[in-house]
Amino acid sequence: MSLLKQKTYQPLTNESAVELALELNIFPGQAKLACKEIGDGNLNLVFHIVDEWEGKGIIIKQALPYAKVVGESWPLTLKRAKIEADALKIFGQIAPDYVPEVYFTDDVLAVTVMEDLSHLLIARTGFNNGETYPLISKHLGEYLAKTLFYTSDYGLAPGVKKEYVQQFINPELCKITEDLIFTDPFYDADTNEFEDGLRPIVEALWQDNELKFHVNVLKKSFLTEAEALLHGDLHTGSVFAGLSETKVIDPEFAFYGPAGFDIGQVFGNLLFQVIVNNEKRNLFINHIETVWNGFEEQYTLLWKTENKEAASITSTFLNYHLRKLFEDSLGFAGCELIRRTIGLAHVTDLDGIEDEQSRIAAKQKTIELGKILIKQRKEINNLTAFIETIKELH
Ligand code: SR1
Ligand code: MG
Repeated sequence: MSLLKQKTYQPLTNESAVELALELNIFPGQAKLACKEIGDGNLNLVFHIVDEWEGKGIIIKQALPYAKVVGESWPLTLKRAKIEADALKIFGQIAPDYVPEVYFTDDVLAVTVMEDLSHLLIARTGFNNGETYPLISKHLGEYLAKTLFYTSDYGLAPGVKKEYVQQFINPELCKITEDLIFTDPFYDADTNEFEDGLRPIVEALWQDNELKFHVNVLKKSFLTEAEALLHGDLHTGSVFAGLSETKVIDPEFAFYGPAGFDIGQVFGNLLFQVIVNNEKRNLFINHIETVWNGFEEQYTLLWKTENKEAASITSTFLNYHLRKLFEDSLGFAGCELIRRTIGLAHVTDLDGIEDEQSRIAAKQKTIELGKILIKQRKEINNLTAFIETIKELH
């Protein structure tokens, strides 16, 4: 029986993913399809299906009813597939150059069928292999400016914005972020994972009341400030990159939140490379500068030319708004640095360092920078001061 007519969820296999592709008539009748499950993320199945005659392919992404990284003991809503597909469609309209095309979605099977991006590489993997992707920061700056402006109260009619806020209520995925980024790393939670060599620093961090106060402030912003439709998980594993192309994937954590959260995750994940990649450190510092400069330039242009809130178009208010966005971004970047070092979900940039002493030294630096960015974000309130802070890190 047709997968789409069954009206019940079932996890796909390589065979049933091919059946689905055939049922959708995406490939010509004579296609010779090969399928491989390539998902290496924490949550979902990802099937890459290629027509071996034509060399053309598609991706079928399917949500599992639990978090793959932990197993069936951590159930997770399938609704995230709809959130992701809806977000891809909205972001795709706003920034088509930087978002994969969606061909088909099904809420029951929790699948999204989309453009094959296999000519590109996940940016984190590329960075770990020594790539630097010269255009990635320009592209991400523009992507951030467009998505964060056009989904905000300044870029949307008031009624539409409120409908979007409702549509993207995403409690289970937000709770993961609330726990894994803003809560668990700051006390002795079972989910945390770190080397014994880091224990003294981590225990000191758990006692640091000033740090915990600032994390609470940032968490409050995450919980309450519905500024823009966020990607919600914009790390370098959610970006496909090549020499001339950048595509942002995987917005299943999308919801209305503080705009600085997406920018902060981009900063944080570029900072891992600044810390671990001595040879190319300056290139990654330049990437961080380019993300912010590109974001600021494009966002300012949109603010002045497309703004729906006429009364907000003053340089005083724009400056206030950009400064707050920048400070928030630094704070959220700091939280990302800390959670990827001692929390549940790590990054290969750091964990891939084979020599234990060097790995621990890199993680110490990461935690140190994270603390500085969280506590001193109001003092480090411009790009020059941010870059100086990064460069001062030993
Ligand atoms: C249980 S999910 C762990 C992490 O993976 C996702 O990509 C998010 O970053 C989440 O925090
Ligand atoms: Mg993901």
